[in-house]
This record gives sequence, structure tokens and C-alpha cells, in this order.
Amino acid sequence: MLATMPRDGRLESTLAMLADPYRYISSQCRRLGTEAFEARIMLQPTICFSGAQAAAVFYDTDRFRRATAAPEPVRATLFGKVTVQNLDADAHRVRKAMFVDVLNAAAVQSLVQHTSREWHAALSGGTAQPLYELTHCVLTRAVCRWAGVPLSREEAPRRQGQLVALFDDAARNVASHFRARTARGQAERWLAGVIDNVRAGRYTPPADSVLAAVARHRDADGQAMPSHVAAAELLNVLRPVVAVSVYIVFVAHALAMHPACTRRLADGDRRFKLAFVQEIRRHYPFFPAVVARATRDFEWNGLRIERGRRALLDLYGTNHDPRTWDMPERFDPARFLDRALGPFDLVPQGGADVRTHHRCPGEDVTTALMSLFTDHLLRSEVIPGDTELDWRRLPALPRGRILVKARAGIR
Ligand code: HEM
Ligand code: MYR
Repeated sequence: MLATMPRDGRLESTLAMLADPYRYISSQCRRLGTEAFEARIMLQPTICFSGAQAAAVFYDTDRFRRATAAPEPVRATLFGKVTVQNLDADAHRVRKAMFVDVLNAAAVQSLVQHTSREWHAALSGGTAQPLYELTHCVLTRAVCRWAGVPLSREEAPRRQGQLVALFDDAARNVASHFRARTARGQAERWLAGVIDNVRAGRYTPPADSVLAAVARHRDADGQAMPSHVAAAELLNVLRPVVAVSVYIVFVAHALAMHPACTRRLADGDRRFKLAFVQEIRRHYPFFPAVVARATRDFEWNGLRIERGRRALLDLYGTNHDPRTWDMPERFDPARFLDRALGPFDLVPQGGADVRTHHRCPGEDVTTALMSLFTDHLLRSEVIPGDTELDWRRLPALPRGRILVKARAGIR
């Protein structure tokens, strides 16, 4: 006997979700005593899932696909309309290989070096600066230099504003959402121009740069990407590197909140530093959920899922699921010291296999930059403000600004 899919009783649940975007799905699952329920979200019936088991079915490409899944407001701001996020099967695999290849270990190390240089230059003034905004500036300059994208000193603040708007303004409120839409148009036109210049031989980036790889990439059909598509894919590297700034704020937050961790890190325990970074990615809210659409009718755990149904996998809730994580609300890096990770356990950047599925190709970049900033922040003066998190903000951040300042005599 198939049970009926439990429902969130509201006619439309978008507002309930926006009121607590990181905890809405898991709190409804708890309330309804289920791993999956249906709700109307953004005017469509949507299955909401939480947990490692749900993640395994969500990433089964025989049952869920991405084409037409992401809502238009997300594609018009954060993702892009014609990008890897929206592809399936061979078209996805070939486009995805470009990202996995350009984000190789040597490239990650090179980005770390560029970032470290920009950090020293930005912090040299000796005055206290807001960490989030300072990191936007450092990461924008570093990622453009590293990717081979030309960026003059005059142009940098404007381009930084556009990159930040794509992730920081997309889902905060109606006015900011429209700023993010405008920013996507401006940033795509800028980068389409850069791609055209490369292809016409007017500008030659380093052969091993991200820009060169995107300009010459061939899709599964053997064709180069049209320049507006190449531009949107270039943005899929530039934007998220700048978005690591959110995690850098959480590094500073965790250092301020957990002095015992800070002492152990200051002693130079390298294994503990990796565990600390993983625990930040598990513990703090960032990307709330990922979205797909059912390819056919099927049953899962005695529940019927219909072809064409939209599904949301709860990433924050899966990282806090008591079936996978002991005392999930506790911040405890030591939980990662002796733990082998399954493909669906730690999913702040998606789950499954990075080459064949939609899992984020930027996890190594993210953890390497978080490690670098852990070192830099340990050597700086960090002045936390109101440390309580604003859970309604997308992405969530501490309510007060965290300030940072060079410590006298230390670089
Ligand atoms: C995809 C999170 C950093 C590039 C994703 C997904 C998530 C995510 C949740 C979707 C997974 C899915 O659809 O199943 C994050 C977070 C980051 C981050 C929280 C922290 C800032 C990065 C970085 C890069 C990157 C640094 C590149 C340098 C991408 C790309 C995709 C993606 C290209 C699309 C992959 C695909 O559709 O196959 N990311 N990411 N991300 N991420 Fe990240
Ligand atoms: C990136 O890809 O730029 C990195 C992560 C950005 C996360 C931004 C989170 C707030 C936007 C929520 C959109 C909801 C998508 C279903």
C-alpha cells in the first residue's frame, strides 16, 4: 500500500519558507514525522526532502533531472539561464568536465597565492575594515587575475559590485533581487566582450587560464559555446569564488566563538585545521537547497512521486540530520578527525560524484581559501560585532559586522 505524500497544509508555502529558509524543510519533516512532504512553493507543487537517504534518490539521474527545474528568478540571478546547472546527461558531462579540469590542484594553489598577495595589499593600511566587504575586494581582484580576466583598478569596484550582487542580492528582498538581475545582464555583457576579444585574437590570456579554457571549450555537439553562454560559464567561476567571502566571515565567527579551537589552530595542528574548515561547511547555513524535476513516476519509501514533479533537497537540514551527525547542533571539528565521508553525508555544496553529477566542482577551491583565511585571521585582530546569525537573510550572516585589522608588527 502506498501512503499519501504528507503535505504542509498551507495553500502556498513560499512565505513560510522565506521566513526561515534554512530550517523550513527539516522543521516540517519533523512536524509531519516524514522524510519527504509536498508543499506549493513558488506556485508549483514541490516535494521537499531532507537527509542522506533522500539525497541518494535526488541524485539518481534516472529519477531526477535538472532541465526546467530551477525557478526563473534563480536562473536570472544566481545560476544563469544557459549554464551547466540546467544541463543533463552528455551535454552536462562534457560541460562539467571543463570546470573540473580548470579547477585542478595546481590551479587551486595558484589561486591561493594570488589571494594571499591581495590580502596583504588590502590589509596594509592599519585601520579596522569590515571583513565581508574587504574579502569581496580581495577575492574579486585575485580571481580575475588568476582566471586571466583583465580588470583595471578603475573598473574593479564596479565589477566587484556586480559579482557580489549575484549571490548576495539574489534572494534577500524584492528590490535587491532586481539589482541582481541587472547585475547579471551587465556582467554577462562584460564577459561576452572579453570572450569575443580572446576569440578574435585581440587579447591573449595565459594558455592555462580559466578564460582560455572557457573560450576554447567544445560542447558535446562539437561546437564552441556562443559568447553569451561562455560569459555565463565564466561567471560560474568568478561569482562563487567571491561568494567564499560568506564562509570567510564564518571562519572569523567560529574563531571568535570557540577559543579552544582557536588555540589548537594557533598551535599549528594541520589536521585539525582541515577538520575546522569541514565543520564550518557543515555547521553554518549557506546554500539552502538544490532543485530538480522527476523524470518519471516512481515510488520511494512507500511514497508516490509523479513524473514532472519539482523536488527540493534540503542541504542545511541534511548537514544537521541526527541520523548522520551526532549532536548536530554542536560545533565540533573533532567529529571530522576520524571520519570517512560518504557521498551524501556532507552536502553544503551538493552530493554524489562531481564529474557525473551536479555536485559543486569548487569544493577544493573553497576549502583551500578557507584554510588560507584561517591562517591570516589567526594573525590579524578580529573584532566581532553582534554574533547572532540573521537566519532570514539569504545568504545568512552574523547580525553585526565583523571588523579586521592588521596586528602591529605581524604580516
Ligand atoms: C554547484 C555550493 C563555491 C562552482 C554548486 C551547488 C551548490 C554549490 C549547492 C549545486 C549542487 C547541485 O546542484 O547538486 C557552493 C558553495 C560555495 C561554492 C556554498 C561556497 C562559496 C564554488 C566555487 C566554484 C563553484 C569556488 C568555482 C570556482 C560551481 C559550479 C556549479 C556549482 C560551476 C554547477 C555544477 C553543476 O551543475 O554540475 N555549488 N559552491 N562553486 N558550483 Fe559551487
Ligand atoms: C555560488 O554559486 O555563487 C555560491 C553559493 C551562493 C549561495 C547563495 C545563497 C542564497 C541564494 C539562494 C537561492 C536559492 C536556490 C534554490
